[in-house]
Formats: sequence, structure tokens, C-alpha cells
Amino acid sequence: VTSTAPGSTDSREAKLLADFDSGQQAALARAVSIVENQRAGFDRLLARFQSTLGRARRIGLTGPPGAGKSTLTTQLARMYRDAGLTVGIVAVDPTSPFTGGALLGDRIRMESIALDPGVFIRSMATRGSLGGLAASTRDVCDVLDAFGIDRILIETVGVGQSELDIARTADTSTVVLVPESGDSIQTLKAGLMEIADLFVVNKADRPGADRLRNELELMLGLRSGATMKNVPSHPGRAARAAAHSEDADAWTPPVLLTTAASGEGVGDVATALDRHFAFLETTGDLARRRRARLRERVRDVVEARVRSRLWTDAATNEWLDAKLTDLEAGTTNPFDVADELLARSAKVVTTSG
Ligand SMILES: Nc1nc2c(ncn2[C@@H]2O[C@H](COP(=O)(O)OP(=O)(O)OP(=O)(O)O)[C@@H](O)[C@H]2O)c(=O)[nH]1
Ligand SMILES: [Mg+2]
Repeated sequence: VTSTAPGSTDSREAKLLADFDSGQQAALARAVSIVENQRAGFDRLLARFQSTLGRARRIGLTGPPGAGKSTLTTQLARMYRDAGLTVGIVAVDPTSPFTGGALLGDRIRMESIALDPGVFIRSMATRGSLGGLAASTRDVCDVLDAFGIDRILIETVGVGQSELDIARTADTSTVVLVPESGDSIQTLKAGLMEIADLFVVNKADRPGADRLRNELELMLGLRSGATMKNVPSHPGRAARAAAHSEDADAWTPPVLLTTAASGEGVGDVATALDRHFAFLETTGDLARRRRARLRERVRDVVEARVRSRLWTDAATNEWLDAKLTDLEAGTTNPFDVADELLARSAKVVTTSG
């Protein structure tokens, strides 16, 4: 037994881990904060959790502002709670440098479940994420997974590249649209179409929901025929869907209508999510996705460590400063200097601490 001085970093970490392992909510919240803000020891925590990961299902909900993602998330969470499952909700806003506003809004919307000890809610924004928001989202989800949370719902606002990166951290990606999205359907980012395992047309109580569903299904190649020529389909996906329509190894994203505000259709979403997860398991896609994520994780860590070790090394910085005169004079160039710097820094890069 190694003894540690009370109050030392080691003993505090040991206490946190013991509390975490015994299922204390406060320890979960603390571990999430450490990881989210990449505080000292965050990588040790994540490393320790690694072998326990993979139990939770990670479900992404992405879509334009105000589509009803939080409302749908709350309804799904309630449904999972009724089934005896624990739920984590990670609300990510890549457009916001603060969490305050988003947190407040989400708290109010999710008020009905926020007090349930079986639900853990965290809002995240760009602040304090060195490896990018997608990386810290994944890390936070790992903590929730290690804690034993059954379903993790990842809500992301927007339709841009960073939202796509965040969506890719989920096992299943749901794209939430509303009838008002109909006019812009042709301009919807192709990437959004590619990552969607499930489409939800929310606010089905408003006019135009059926029309949007038809357009989406046409685009996905779910429907063919007379009306096809009126709406350009997504060529890649439509061709794939047609080629594999009989194939059990192919997944064609269902398009579901919901009125999240009243809960209508949310049960079907939960069923579709289960179906997609079963599909991932039986086809081996789940293992493939998770394997790819592990590979990406190693690359991320390598890049982060190289960067921080190199640029916090005084000798490397001094050496580079000394090269500036030659660079200015044109007797060398940035590319040769970079190669030289890497060659002489092998020791720095491979030394931890
Ligand atoms: N009519 C109607 N309104 C809805 C429905 N679902 C949600 N809303 C309303 O739409 C508004 C936005 O809902 P949110 O759940 O906050 O949407 P969101 O996508 O999470 O919004 P952001 O996180 O701000 O992007 C709220 O006023 C909801 O009450 C629905 O099915 N029908
Ligand atoms: Mg929201």
C-alpha cells in the first residue's frame, strides 16, 4: 500500500476516484469539470477510465437553433428514466464562448428533469477546450460512460463543421429539423446529410412537416417515381440506398415526425434509436466506429503533447529565436528550420512532464 500525505494531489485524486467509483454525483460533477477544463491530472483520470468505457450509448442531436433539440432531449431523457435507465445530457454550443446563457436556457427547458438524481446535465461552449470542442465533448462523455450512465444525449446547436465533428463523437447521430427548414433543404450541408443516422422533423404541429419529410425521403432515395424529377436527390446517398435496399448491412436513415412539445412521436424516435444501435452491433459498425475513435484519440493526444512539450521548452524557443536572423537574411527558410528543429527536439518531444 502506498501511503499519501493527506491533502496532497495524490490523496485528493484517490478520494475523487473512490467517491466516483461509489457512484457519488458530486464526484461525477468534479471529474467532468476537471476533464472539461483540462485541469492538472485530467489525462490520468481519462486513462484510468479507459478500460471501463463502452457501456453507454452516445446519441447526438444536431440541428439549427430553436429546432426543439432540448425539448426532444428532455422527452427522451424522461422516457429513458421511466425505463429505469440513467441519463447524461451534454449540451454543446460551438457558437458561444460562454456557457452561462445556454446553461440558463437549457436549465429552464430541462427543469422537469434537472432535479432527478438519475439525470446529469452539463452545458459546454468553446471556452477551455485546447483540443477543440469535439475532443472535450468526447472526454466528458467518457467520464459519464465510466460513471455507468446508460444513455448520453449530446445536443449540438448549428449545422457547421464543428457541429459535424461533435456529432461524430456519438454512436448515433440524429439531425433535428423543423418545417421552416424546408426552404433551405437543398442548401443543407451535405455533411449533415452524411452523418445523419436518423432525421427528426420536429414541430409537426406546424404546417409543412409532411412536405419536409417527403423531401428528405426523396433526398435519401427512400422514395422514387413520378415526383422524383421535381426534387434533386442527394446522388451519393440515393445511389447507395438503391443499390443496398435489400441489404441487411445497409442503414437508410428513417425520417420521423415529432411534436416534442407534447411528446408526440418521441416514442418512435426512441424505438428508431434502439433499432439503429442494434444495427450497429450486429453489423460490427459499432466496433468499427469505436475503433476509429480510439485511433483518432491517440492522434489527438500525440498532437497535443508534441505541441505543448515543444513550445513550452525554453531551449527550443531560444534555438528558434537564434535562427531568425538567418531566416530574415534568406540564408535559410522556414521549412529547413522546421526539419532541423524537429530533429534536434526528439528528446523534448518524448519526455513527459
Ligand atoms: N410548436 C412547437 N414548438 C416546439 C416544439 N418543440 C419545441 N418547441 C418550442 O420551440 C422553442 C425552442 O425549443 P428548444 O427545445 O429550446 O430548441 P433547441 O433546438 O434546443 O434550441 P437551441 O438550443 O437554442 O438551438 C421552444 O419555445 C419550444 O417550446 C414542437 O413540437 N412544436
Ligand atoms: Mg437547446
